[in-house]
Amino acid sequence: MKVVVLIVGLAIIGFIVWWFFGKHDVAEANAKVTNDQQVVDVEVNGGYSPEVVVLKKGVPARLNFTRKDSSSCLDRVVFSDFGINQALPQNEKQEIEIDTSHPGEFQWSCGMDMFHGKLVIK
Ligand SMILES: [Cu+2]
Repeated sequence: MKVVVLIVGLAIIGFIVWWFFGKHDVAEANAKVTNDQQVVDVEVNGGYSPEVVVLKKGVPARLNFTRKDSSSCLDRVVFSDFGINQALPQNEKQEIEIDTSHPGEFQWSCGMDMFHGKLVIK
């Protein structure tokens, strides 16, 4: 019996360690560059997919946000570092131009700062 308790205990500890320190699969997309332009489609549905978008520095970039979610929570997307606060009408593709001249990591969020995504420019 003690052995079972020990094994269960270890399994729980293992799970906790994995939960906090493990590498979770975050949907990440690398932009594909075509004709000196990079485009990434982002679906908005209970969050952002992909959640992390990797862009090439110095190449004009466009993010196509399409909100499938009917909740008003996600009806705006905010890139505070870029001064962008864009409405996302449901089921309509919204193009957002991103200035990629500065490398770094930039968060974007919904209008209430509840859902987040990340731009990586490098
Ligand atoms: Cu929100």
